[in-house]
Parts: sequence; structure tokens; C-alpha cells
Amino acid sequence: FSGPVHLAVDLGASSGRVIAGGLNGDRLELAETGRFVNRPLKVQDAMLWNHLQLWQDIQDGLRDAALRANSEWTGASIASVGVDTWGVSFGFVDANDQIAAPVWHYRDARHRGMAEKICEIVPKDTIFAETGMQFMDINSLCQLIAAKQNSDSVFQTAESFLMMGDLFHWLLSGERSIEASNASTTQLLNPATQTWSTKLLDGFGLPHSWFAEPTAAGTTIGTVQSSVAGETGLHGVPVILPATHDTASAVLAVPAENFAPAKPDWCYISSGTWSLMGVEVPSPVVTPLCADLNFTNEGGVQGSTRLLQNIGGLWIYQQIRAALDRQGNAPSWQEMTEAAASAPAFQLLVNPDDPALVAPDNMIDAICGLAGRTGQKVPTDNGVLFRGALEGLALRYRMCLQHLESLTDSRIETIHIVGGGSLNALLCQMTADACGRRVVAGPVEATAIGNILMQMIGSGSLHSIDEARQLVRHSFPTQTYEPQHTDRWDEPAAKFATSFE
Ligand code: ADP
Ligand code: LRH
Repeated sequence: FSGPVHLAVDLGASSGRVIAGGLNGDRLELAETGRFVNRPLKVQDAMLWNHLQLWQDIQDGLRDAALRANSEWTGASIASVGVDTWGVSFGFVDANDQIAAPVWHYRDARHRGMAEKICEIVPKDTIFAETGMQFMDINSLCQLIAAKQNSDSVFQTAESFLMMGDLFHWLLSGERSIEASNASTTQLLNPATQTWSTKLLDGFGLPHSWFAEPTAAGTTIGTVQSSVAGETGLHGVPVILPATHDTASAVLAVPAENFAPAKPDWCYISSGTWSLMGVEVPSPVVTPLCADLNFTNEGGVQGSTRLLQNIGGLWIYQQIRAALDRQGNAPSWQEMTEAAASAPAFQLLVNPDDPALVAPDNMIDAICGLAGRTGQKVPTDNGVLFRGALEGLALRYRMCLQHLESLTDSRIETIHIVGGGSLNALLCQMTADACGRRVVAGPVEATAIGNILMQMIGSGSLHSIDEARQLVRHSFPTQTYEPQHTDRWDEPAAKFATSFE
């Protein structure tokens, strides 16, 4: 690099990383200065975030970046830092400026069934009209009500509610803020006004004082506080808010030709542990059809809306691998794809959103159990298992595409796949085939890139989303997959649709 370097801390569901990004000539280049596992921790049967370990890992990655800026990257200087994490997770800070409570993981069993239970407190229609959000057990609102019903001590001790990206920004800078994109995953924010729904806060008995007004991505909230600068070497470095919701950052880095068109001709799949499939539109679509189809209106950058659906993504595939790993037999991603590619097609129908697959102890047992219960042949071959998990995703994408087109009354020509799943060529081809649309895959590190782009916009070195996307197109290669034999997916799609109802 030469010139300003921005540091993106990206906490994904399977790993966290610290990535430095800056211009090398007219291209954006990345250098990874930290990668660490992000695994929930069981404490007294509770599934929690291991946030203190993450805070240490983050500081290690930042220190490495500061050292490399001084030694290796001649002419470069660290211009800013920002953190993104997955949605829906939050922590609390108390009046003594300390973390107030354990941070619960959204997959903890106490959240199961909460999406229905919250509607016994405030009617479902009201919650949807106020937030335009997909109903899911993992939403922050569900987690907060579970905490309340469990008499968690935060209701006595907490002063501020912070989403997890905000919590790490507070650790970095000492400043408390709530960035708007991740606030939009709480199911407490009004997407049209970008303010907290007082109707819902009152209806659910949640203290207004916990919730600061959301701040837009691109805002500088402070500088790295001196104790952290001492640990990391980031003296006086500004903390600039990226879109702290990882999906919002990933969508910003989609190499599309336009920004938030009223009639979208492209959609994205941010493909990792989850698959977030949707369009970027200028304003929220809070309609009865959106409620019926259970889509969500999340906050995008610069006032855009991410109209999308959370689909259980490569989680199942990852967990099959984890189950094999526990038997001492973990295949590589490539071995899994090869086995799936040579297995016969459509032997096993797996719905990626099946509640039985959200957090089973053993994913292979869970899928075999599901196959038995749904009258399917129980798989005995790993290739069939792997293929079933990928075909289930492609079929789900086909359904989601149809819904997106109905919701926006438009025809989508291109599906952009970004994130780790863009490296799975078989899944990309299946997606093109099942959907009958061109797939453009890449960049892989879209989330970290989007994080860096927003810091560049915030610091004035980029001036618009269009300019940012042009830089992505110019800097990172993509792979195109043309649809083939879409008709072969018609019958499985019809079966899938029936099983989905
Ligand atoms: P998250 O941030 O949600 O943890 P990532 O975007 O890092 O997710 O994607 C992780 C997933 O990407 C893995 O579960 C795996 O399925 C897929 N993946 C990663 N590397 C490869 C690869 N080389 N080939 C195929 N798939 C890959
Ligand atoms: C993806 C993601 C997604 C959801 C889920 C909890 O990493 O952020 O958008 O919010 O995690």
C-alpha cells in the first residue's frame, strides 16, 4: 500500500478477521493481519459469545497491522478502523462503563419459539407494521424478551444497549453509539424513520434509555482510546463506523452497476453460514405481501433498504463437516464439493430452514432423522448428504428469487454471490441452473471490503456508492456461471415448495 490504510474487523459466524485495505495504484488491495476462530462458549448450559477472547484476538490483529504499517508498507499510514459483526446480537454496558452481562448467542435454546411468543405480547401485525421485519426466533427483540422472561440481571444493571459491532467500537474508542444498519436487525427499529419504535419499546416494557439514536455508517465516532492504543500501536487512529451489520457491508461490496434501483435487475446472495438473499431498493417495502412471504426490510448504506430473506445457509454443510471432524474424518471443502458433484442428483431434499437443523448436537444424525420422518431414503453415502445440503439451498434460492420479483414487480437478470460460498463452484452452478439466471460470484471477502469502502467514504477518499462499486469491479475478479438445464429443477422445486408449506 501507499497512502491511507483502513482496518476492517469482520466477525463472521465461523471466523473473525482483521483485514487492512488501501489503494495500490488505482486498485483496492487487502492484507489479512489476523484470523481467528469465532466459536460460542457453553457456560452453565447457556450458549454465549466468547467476546473477551474476540477482543483479545482483535487487538492482536490490529497490533500486527500497526507493526506492518511501520515496517512493510512503506509510505502507508493507518487512517481508520471499524468493526462489523453478524446481526441480531447485542451486549450491555453499565453505569460504571463495564460490560453489564454475558452476551447470549442467538442459537441458544432459550430463544426457540420466541418469534411466536412475542406475538402474544404485541400483535404480530403491529410488530410487522412498526419494523417491516422477518419473524425469526433469533431477532434481538426475541432475545430481549427471553432475557426478560428469564429475569436476567441486565434489567437492573444495564445503562446502554449496544449491538456487537457497537460494543467493540466502544471498547476501541470509549464512545457508545448504535450504528443504523445493525440496529435494523433488532426488530425494534422503524425502517422508514430510522428511529426506535416507541410503540414496541412500550408494548414490550423495554427501557427507552437503553437505546441511543442510531448513527449512520460513515460517521467518525472518536479515536482509539489511549489504553487500546498502548496495546495495539494505533495512536490517535479514528474509529469510523462501517455498516456494522456484516450483510450490509457485504451488499455494499457487490460489484453491481447501479445503487438501489427502484426496479432492481440484480439481487445478491451473501453466502456464508447464513444465506442472505435480497435486493437493494430505495425505500422499505412494508406490504401485506412482504409480511406473507416473511421478508425483511433491513437498513442499507446511505438510506437504502435491503429487502431480503434470511435463509439458513452453509450452516448445514459446515455442521455435516463438523460431525465428520468429530469422527476424525473431516474432508476439505474441495473434497466435499467433489463428492457432492459425483453423487446422484435429487436423492435427498433438505430444507435449509428446517427448525430441527438450527442447532442439533450432530447434523448428520439430525438430517438422517429428518429424512426418516419425511419418508425419504435415509442417506448412507456422504456425497448424497453433501449434495442434498447444496441442492436444498439452490431450491430455496429459486423460491426466494420468485418472491423477490413479485415483491418488486421486476425481473432480476443477475444473481451476485459474495462471501465464502462464492468459492463453492458447484453451489454457484446449481444456483444458476435452479434459478435460470446468470450468477456472478465474488468477491469472497465482500464483508471486509464493504467495511473498508465505508471507511473510505467516511474519510472522504471515496465519494459515492457508485464510485465504491466501480473500485470493487476494477479490483477483484469475479466468476460467471450461465444457467443450464433449468427444466431439470422444475420437479424438485415443486416438491420443495410442497414440503415448505
Ligand atoms: P461466515 O462469515 O458466515 O462465517 P464465510 O463468508 O467465511 O462465512 O463463509 C464460510 C463458508 O464458505 C464455509 O462454511 C464454506 O462452506 C465456504 N468456503 C470457504 N472456503 C471455501 C472453499 N475454498 N471452497 C468452497 N467453499 C468454501
Ligand atoms: C449473517 C447475519 C445475518 C443475520 C445473521 C444472524 O452473518 O448477519 O444477516 O443477521 O447473521
